[in-house]
Amino acid sequence: MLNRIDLRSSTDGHSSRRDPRGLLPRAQLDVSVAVERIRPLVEAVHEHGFSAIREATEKFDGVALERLRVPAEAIAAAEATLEPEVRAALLEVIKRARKVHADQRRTDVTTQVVAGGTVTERWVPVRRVGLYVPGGLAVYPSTVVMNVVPAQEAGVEALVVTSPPQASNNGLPDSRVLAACALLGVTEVYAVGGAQAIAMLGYGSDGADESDRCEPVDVITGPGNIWVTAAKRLLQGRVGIDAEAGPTEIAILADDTADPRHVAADLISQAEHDPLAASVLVTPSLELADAVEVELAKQVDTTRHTERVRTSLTGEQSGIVLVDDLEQGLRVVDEYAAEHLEIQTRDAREWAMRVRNAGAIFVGAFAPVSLGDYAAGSNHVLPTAGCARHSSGLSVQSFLRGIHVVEYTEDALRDVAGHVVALANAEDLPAHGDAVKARFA
Ligand code: HSO
Ligand code: ZN
Repeated sequence: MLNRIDLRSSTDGHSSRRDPRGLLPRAQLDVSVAVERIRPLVEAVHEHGFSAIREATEKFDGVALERLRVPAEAIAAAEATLEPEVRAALLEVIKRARKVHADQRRTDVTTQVVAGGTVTERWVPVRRVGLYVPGGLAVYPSTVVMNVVPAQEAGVEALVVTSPPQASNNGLPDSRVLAACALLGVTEVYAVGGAQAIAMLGYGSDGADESDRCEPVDVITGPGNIWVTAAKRLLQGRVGIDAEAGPTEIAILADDTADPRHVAADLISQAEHDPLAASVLVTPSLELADAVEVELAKQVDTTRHTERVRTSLTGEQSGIVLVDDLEQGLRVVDEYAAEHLEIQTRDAREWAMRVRNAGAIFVGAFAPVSLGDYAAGSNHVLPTAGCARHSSGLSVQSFLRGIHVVEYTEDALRDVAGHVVALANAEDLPAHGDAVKARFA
């Protein structure tokens, strides 16, 4: 069912050191084209606020929006009608996520540079954050948790959630999304989705009346479709954004000790998100590759979202990569830089610790990606499309800025004055040196 990419040296006589770049499956999504398409909409929201948001919501969500903001009673009602087992699950995953993210808080550090001269790095949370929770093929109360918890643990003062209105829920966002907001203590929630939601967060907007306005935010986080991603890219600079999140990806590095039933189930679990999701198995074991194919054929027929999963698994973005050994496998997964990487091998932890590029790594037989999607305590908002080469997943750090506070005494400044003047002259910026000299004239 999956494409096969054979990088073994025996098959083409090349050394296994061959660079896998360019041979690996990956869909090319062109966000820059989408940026141009949504620019007029973003500009309309900037200029006209509520009326432009209403028009876009009517067009894209089929909902006639009366107010931007979800009334407090609707949030309370969503919590009251939440199924008890979903409530218990959400409370447990909130607790686990808090535990991990609380440990990510930073303490201010003062460095004594010289006698009388210090630099303190103050970690200061951004003031107001907008969290986007997608609707679409699935609804994601778990994503509310993954965005809100790190922001709260960072000390963000004002947290706003926005999520597309559902015609099936009286024009409100999904009720489980609203319930998750209630459990997390988030009260400012907007029934706006798509690029118009990102524009509303970035520029702020008037609403149906004075109590319905949305003030602009400093940072926007959360996954979304290509239009949401394009709008975030357009607003970047005006606001901070997290790493761009494209369709989800799972890569599995496995040897002959892996259970093909688990490998197949895990590949299917992420394929379930999106016909564009990517599932990639990297293995030196031809037996495992064949056994996984047999398992996939069985499991795909019985899984709930058969068509979506089949499209994703047979797409050009998915595949089985055959390698000579795990050393070559490691180079391949590093090159791929998956959003999620599972290691199902002998000595899995040792291999995991040698990986350089991945959004998150799941070690051994009992840490499937779906554990991390919900309940490991780790974050599931992770870099896709190779962005794991330079970016991390969402964390407390995403909501903090480090501000240097510089304190020097007169003596400490006098001691270094000559060096400042020398460099200022070398850069032909003598007024810089003069500002120091003026203190000692
Ligand atoms: N795998 C998704 C997160 C998610 N899965 C939410 C289920 N719900 C991206 O990491
Ligand atoms: Zn998932």
